[in-house]
Amino acid sequence: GTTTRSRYPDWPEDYARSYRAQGLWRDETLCDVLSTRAAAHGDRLALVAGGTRLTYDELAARVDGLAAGLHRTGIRRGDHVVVHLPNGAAFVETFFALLRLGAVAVLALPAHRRTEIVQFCGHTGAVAYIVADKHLGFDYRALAAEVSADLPALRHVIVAGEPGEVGGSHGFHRLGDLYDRPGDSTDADPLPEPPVASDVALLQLSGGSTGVPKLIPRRHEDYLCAIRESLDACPLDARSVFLGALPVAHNFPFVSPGILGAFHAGATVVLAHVPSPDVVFALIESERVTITSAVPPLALSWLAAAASTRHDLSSLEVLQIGGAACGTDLARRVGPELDATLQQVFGMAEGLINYTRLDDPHEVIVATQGRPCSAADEIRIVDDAGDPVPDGTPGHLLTRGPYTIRGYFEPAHGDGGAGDPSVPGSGSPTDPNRTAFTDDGFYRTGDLAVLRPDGNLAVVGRIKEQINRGGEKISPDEVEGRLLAHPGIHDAAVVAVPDDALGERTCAFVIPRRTQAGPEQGGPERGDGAPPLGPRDVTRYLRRDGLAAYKIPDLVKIVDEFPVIGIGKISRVQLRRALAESRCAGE
Ligand code: J2J
Repeated sequence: GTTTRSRYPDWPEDYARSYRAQGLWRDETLCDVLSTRAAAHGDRLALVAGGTRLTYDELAARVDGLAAGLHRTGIRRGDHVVVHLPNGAAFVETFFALLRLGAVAVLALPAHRRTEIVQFCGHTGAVAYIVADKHLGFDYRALAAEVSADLPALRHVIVAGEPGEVGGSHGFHRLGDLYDRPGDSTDADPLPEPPVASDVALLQLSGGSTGVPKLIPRRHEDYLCAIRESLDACPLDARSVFLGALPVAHNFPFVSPGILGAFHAGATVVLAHVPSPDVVFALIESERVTITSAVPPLALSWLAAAASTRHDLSSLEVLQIGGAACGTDLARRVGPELDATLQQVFGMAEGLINYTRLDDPHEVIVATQGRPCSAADEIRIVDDAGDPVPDGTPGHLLTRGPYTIRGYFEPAHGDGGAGDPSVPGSGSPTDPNRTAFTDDGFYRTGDLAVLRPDGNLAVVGRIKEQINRGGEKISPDEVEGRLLAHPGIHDAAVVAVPDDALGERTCAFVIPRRTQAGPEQGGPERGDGAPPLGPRDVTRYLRRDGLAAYKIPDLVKIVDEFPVIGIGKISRVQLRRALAESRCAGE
């Protein structure tokens, strides 16, 4: 058997010692962020979300109450809990309450659906799944009912809001019932000791380039290092008001410096339940928001709406843009059109975060993705052979540092780990814990970048098999895998095509199955009356299959063969490149 500890790859002891000696890692946990702030200025406004307004004291008290209730429910230190909540007070309170118990939150995004949730729960052996009731027309209780039937380890479903009829009949808990008041808990069942700095605090999600999602263990000490170093590079202090508009479970609005940075600074966090310009602009005006963050397509939509808005946006000092390439055109528009300073953010859930600094020359802010937030971040740009290239030459970006992981979470055997080569810890030659890291511990980002002589990085491309759809990351392997599971599909290839608004969107080439079909698998050639497979059938199938909406191909092309098949036996990677260049380009 695997021990719990070994499932979370750690830094070598000499690095850990050095990071501690330099003060980069401290004897401090994410729980201390709230309690320290509450003790220092408990009556300051901490959180505004929907109708909720909480001071630091009130937020800390609600977190304590929820921790007690979750503990009474049976959630224990080291348990994995999948948290699937949209922006709102419940997300913040649940995250901190789980931290207090030493339980490990797995942070799903609101757009995730059955496929992703089953993977997260399955790989981690999650004991609880915490969901919203409904959000943007989607009923998470129905999803919870569906997945819990297939997941024997999952003991509890907890609903933020109304469990409803479905939830009631499944014995779902109501999150609102789990907030104990002081004195409710009995001495018979005391809360565990709080976590320590070297404990794993949460699992972030990797953007994904394989068929299976990779989970990223983040410890209190390394996440806090990212937060402190980010705060040094960003204009966030106790007077700031940070607006979380993107889903805040994502690493960018979470710790770059994000809502956790804002709490650390003693600032106010405002959460938008959706990022639409009307909602966001109304909050900027009413809460006097000073800083917020967006992916490029969202920033574009805000700029378009700002021209004619009746809202007063004058409090906004900084707009952070990151997650995908911010074109120079967009970059140039932020200053004049929003009267705010642009900060480009180039980060990854695995660790390294780069920022342009507010006092950088205009050219740096507009044309680069900035530089690492920590002096202890190590950057290497190498050629295909792994040898360093001269500054100013594009190459593969490798990084190592005090908050960049040394390995992905390793599922226990039986959780899908053994024998699956794309699962970390499987030990096979395609195990990401071998391929995504160099022997000396550098993380291979999969990004192509230039390191300029002034120390700033410019992202110029990518070698990883990943599609970046306006900041949302898609693994072609994963979508192809789902397509190939369709009985009427013979082969499929998913590629990125350029898009003005999103940067990239997805196109799936699909070859229907024509031979060896059973009576239920129709095709025109077989003359059995079943309609041929159309693009709509393909997207409808994927949606029903429970794939996150952003992974559903924007474009489906039904083809007889891949148009590049003539060039002989090629790899899937070569096939995708050739397809991206041939048929889809320009459409
Ligand atoms: C080009 N590509 C970028 C940028 C990320 C802060 C900000 C973003 C993320 C994030 C994050 C980019 N220009 N400005 O976690 O803390 C692409 C790169 C990178 C990948 C990481 C944070 N900013 N990217 O986007 O884990 O390809 O994190 O390797 O989702 O997004 O994706 P993700």
